[in-house]
Amino acid sequence: MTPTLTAFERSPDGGKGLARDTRIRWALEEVGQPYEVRLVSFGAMKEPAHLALHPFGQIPTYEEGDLALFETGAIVFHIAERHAGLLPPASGGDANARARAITWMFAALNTVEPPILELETARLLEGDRSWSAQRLPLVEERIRNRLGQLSARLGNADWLDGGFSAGDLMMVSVLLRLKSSGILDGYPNLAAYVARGEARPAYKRAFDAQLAVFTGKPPTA
Ligand SMILES: N[C@@H](CCC(=O)N[C@@H](CS)C(=O)NCC(=O)O)C(=O)O
Repeated sequence: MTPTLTAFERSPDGGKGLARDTRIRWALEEVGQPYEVRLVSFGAMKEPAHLALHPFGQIPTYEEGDLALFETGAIVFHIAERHAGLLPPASGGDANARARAITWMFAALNTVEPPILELETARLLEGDRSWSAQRLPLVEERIRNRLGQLSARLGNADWLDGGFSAGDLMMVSVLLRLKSSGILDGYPNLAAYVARGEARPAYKRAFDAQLAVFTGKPPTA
């Protein structure tokens, strides 16, 4: 059954791939699962039909038969469970490696993404407040602390734990949000890690597909 995602009709990032449907597109591209996309406006996201799929009125959602999911972590995990390629196999493989890859998914979403989102809030929503200039360096410092720790763990490895996994997919997706800030440049191994993720053919297909929504031009094969 072909799954259907929801994505912004008009992404605020202008197609830079930061809207979270890109993570889901990437996961589906990695496992070779075709998908459909239903575009939603900001207004429609807060209407009952969409709220029935996503209680917080956000994108992305994921529908597959009678299953409807929200939250990118849950959706990528679902895809990784149903298809080979994003997690080490549960049986006949290294169960511990699978558990560690899942741990990295949680680490990306629960430990690394929050301070990065805080920076976006501080810049975009609080930039005009009188205390903004004092707050920004504190928020950036919290990000640098996390990146320092992550950089130390990654070291010279290509991926966080052996081969590429859903944990890397999620971590790269989260770190990508920092690209325009320049903060990532202070951590060359993390910048290279993100570049490795972006260089994956599946990521490129996902990126091109979300960009095509913005440009109106179909992605080139
Ligand atoms: N924790 C959620 C976050 C979802 C989220 O923040 N989606 C954004 C787009 S990337 C959104 O819909 N923003 C519009 C809004 O919150 O009204 C996830 O990972 O799926």
